[in-house]
Amino acid sequence: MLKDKFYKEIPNIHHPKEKLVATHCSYCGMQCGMNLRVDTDKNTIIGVEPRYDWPVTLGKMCPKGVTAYQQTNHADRLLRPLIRDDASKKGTKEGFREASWDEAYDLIVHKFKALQAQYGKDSLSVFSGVSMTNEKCYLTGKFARVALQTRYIDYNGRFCMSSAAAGFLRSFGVDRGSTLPWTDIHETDCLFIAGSNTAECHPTSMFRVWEVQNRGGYLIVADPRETPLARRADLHLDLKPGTDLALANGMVHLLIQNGYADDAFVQAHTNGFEETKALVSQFTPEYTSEITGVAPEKLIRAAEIYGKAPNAIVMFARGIEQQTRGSDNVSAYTNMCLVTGKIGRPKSGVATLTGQGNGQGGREHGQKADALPGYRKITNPKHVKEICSVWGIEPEEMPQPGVSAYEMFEFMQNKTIRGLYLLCSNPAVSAPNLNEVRGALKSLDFMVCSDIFLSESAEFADVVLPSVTWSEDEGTVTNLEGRIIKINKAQEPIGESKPDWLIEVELAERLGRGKYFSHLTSPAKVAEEFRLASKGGYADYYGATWDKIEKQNGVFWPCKDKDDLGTPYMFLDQQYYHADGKAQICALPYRPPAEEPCEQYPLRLTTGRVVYHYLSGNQTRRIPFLHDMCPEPYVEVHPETARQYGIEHDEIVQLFTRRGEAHFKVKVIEAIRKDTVFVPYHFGHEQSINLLTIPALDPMSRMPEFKACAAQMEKIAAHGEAVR
Ligand SMILES: Nc1nc2c(c(=O)[nH]1)N[C@H]1C(S)=C(S)[C@@H](COP(=O)(O)OP(=O)(O)OC[C@H]3O[C@@H](n4cnc5c(=O)[nH]c(N)nc54)[C@H](O)[C@@H]3O)O[C@H]1N2
Ligand SMILES: Nc1nc2c(c(=O)[nH]1)N[C@H]1C(S)=C(S)[C@@H](COP(=O)(O)OP(=O)(O)OC[C@H]3O[C@@H](n4cnc5c(=O)[nH]c(N)nc54)[C@H](O)[C@@H]3O)O[C@H]1N2
Ligand code: SF4
Ligand SMILES: [Mo]
Repeated sequence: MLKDKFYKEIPNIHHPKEKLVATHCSYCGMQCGMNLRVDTDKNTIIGVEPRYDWPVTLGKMCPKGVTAYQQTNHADRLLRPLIRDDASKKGTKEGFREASWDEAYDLIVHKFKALQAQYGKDSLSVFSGVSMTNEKCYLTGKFARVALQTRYIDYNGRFCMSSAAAGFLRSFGVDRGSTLPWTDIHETDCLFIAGSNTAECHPTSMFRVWEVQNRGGYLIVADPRETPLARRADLHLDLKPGTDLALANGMVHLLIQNGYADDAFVQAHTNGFEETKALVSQFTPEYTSEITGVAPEKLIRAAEIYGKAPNAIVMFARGIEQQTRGSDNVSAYTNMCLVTGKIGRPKSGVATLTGQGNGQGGREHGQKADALPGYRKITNPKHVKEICSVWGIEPEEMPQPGVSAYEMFEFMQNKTIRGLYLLCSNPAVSAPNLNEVRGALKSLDFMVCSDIFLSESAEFADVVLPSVTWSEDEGTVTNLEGRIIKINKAQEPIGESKPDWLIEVELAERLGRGKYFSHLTSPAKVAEEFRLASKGGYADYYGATWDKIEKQNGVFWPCKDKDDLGTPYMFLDQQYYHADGKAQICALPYRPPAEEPCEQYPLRLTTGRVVYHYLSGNQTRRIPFLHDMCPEPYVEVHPETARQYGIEHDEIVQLFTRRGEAHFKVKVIEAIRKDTVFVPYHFGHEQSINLLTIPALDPMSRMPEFKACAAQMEKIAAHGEAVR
């Protein structure tokens, strides 16, 4: 177990009528340790307490975590399947009636079979999410390929971790989000954090960040907004949205020019140094400043601090990844570590702050359009053969690769895809360019949605299936360190709700594919098959048994067999996963965002999160405290910009782009660039900022450019009309 200086054993005090179930939060990749308090007479969850004995978070939790338990027995929970009888009400909450599971299953099977008979196997699609355990994510990939036999599966991680994954694959040949455990962070000498609102999005990391500064180390933050993290930074690089590639190239240029490159390391363990050196040489502080808007002196100082630090960690999140050059940004910032050799050892390395609870594990085991379990590729015949032998199908039966998440909606629009099985995601809020995406959902011949609450996306469904919360089932997730941990069951599913693995097994049986699924009668049984399927892939979980996970406080992958304790540190042996064992330093030319500001749309719109809500908000908007703290979206505007537009704090503006418009209350705030506006995206229907965002995709990762597009705003007069 990785303990650190903050670790203290604190005994749990038990109440005679309560039991504590040790588990982790349902939300973000931090996966804070918590004990759910269960009333042993009623067998219901009644509260929560932090787990001081969880080494990553040591009893810390954020406002979402301390209220997460309120989801389980919430009055809005879906308790029985719903069937739509009124097609004219599609896209609203109305027009559903309750049904039995048998009736719902019969209808789904009848419709799915009819669509496939008429339009072929690939007329169906699966869109999933990674708030699910590894076991469920694994089974969902198998369900699409073996039960539905369709090529079209992708998931919400495409909007989240796809650029980090593509960038790390290019740099290292492997994608484990962090090269080192979180318990190292506070011991480093310099943190360089780009495009992460850590204090609001990974709040329980902050005590380690502050400790770096308390020890005399440095914090450098690159963000167009002065977030709570940036406010305390030693240097805040307040760049224009979408210009990270120039900033990263500028940093690498200064590191090389000022003698901070580690020539011996570069020579022994990397490729690509010379091309990169030549490419970044044009990114002088002055040129970089012209593109990014960051003062040259700040760039020089930042490179000096990072270059001189004995140990340093580069971290980033969606701010740099949700761009059309997102995967390039990941590799370009990773170049900082590779050029200076600050990687592959304790206290130095690189980490993306993985977003969703199982954002790491969920991207490894076959929910992606082109991926199979263990991070295998569906385009690699050897990989296909390996998985076929676990699944018991012939290689010829394995479907072809599909298309990425946003492209699936385009395929729905053009009727290539006619049916959708949606689970654990709410794209009617969270996908870009919502006017198109909502139209795509409406145009489907048949749609099923599995959720715990009736989401904005469920409003488009023909059948809604009630699933269970994380607290009513068990399994593993992989946190942002790459540590596989155990989620434990605290309560029986309420109403008639069922876990997604069971729904998939029962549907597969009714679709006539029972022989591939019927043996999967519990999460533990799914786990057994899943570990076997991952065996031999580079995301190898075979040795990560539930026993070992309990005993060791988690197991870092790869963990190949029973004697392997797992891999907290990647690349300690300086062996990277490319064929020659070397890491790739990448020469990446700068290109601006897909849409630059212009006369008609002079502002840069960027989007993101607040501490009180989670993603599409379908869970957190229902929790009274979280709703009270942040009941509606708003647009952040700099005071000078507000003056220019003649708008005041709390007034309503119409914000618009080439794709759509919406009305927002103005929050006048100095903590943003004058040329940039920011809107949080956690809200539905006409309050969704994604009505405005651009579906321009990163060519490598297929990540949409959520973080930069061109916008304009106008004040709304009292009668509700825009003032022109
Ligand atoms: N409270 C809360 N926490 C969460 C979540 C949540 O919904 N709510 N979601 C979880 C998930 S799934 C994710 S993916 C993570 C996301 O975690 P983050 O990536 O930290 O969150 P965001 O708010 O999307 O964006 C981060 C920062 O990027 C900045 N930014 C915008 N454009 C640019 C740019 O062009 N360059 C740079 N360098 N920065 C830019 C924004 O100002 C913002 O401060 O959070 C996880 N944690
Ligand atoms: N403009 C803009 N848009 C963005 C982003 C941004 O920064 N800006 N960020 C993107 C990112 S990083 C992400 S991760 C996506 C997330 O976008 P979504 O995938 O829409 O995120 P969630 O709100 O988590 O949706 C999960 C849904 O599944 C339900 N659910 C929870 N647990 C379970 C379960 O076990 N089973 C089932 N069946 N359902 C369950 C929840 O109630 C919820 O309705 O949004 C993306 N969209
Ligand atoms: S930081 Fe993330 S995992 Fe921890 S309590 Fe908050 S939402 Fe949950
Ligand atoms: Mo995410």
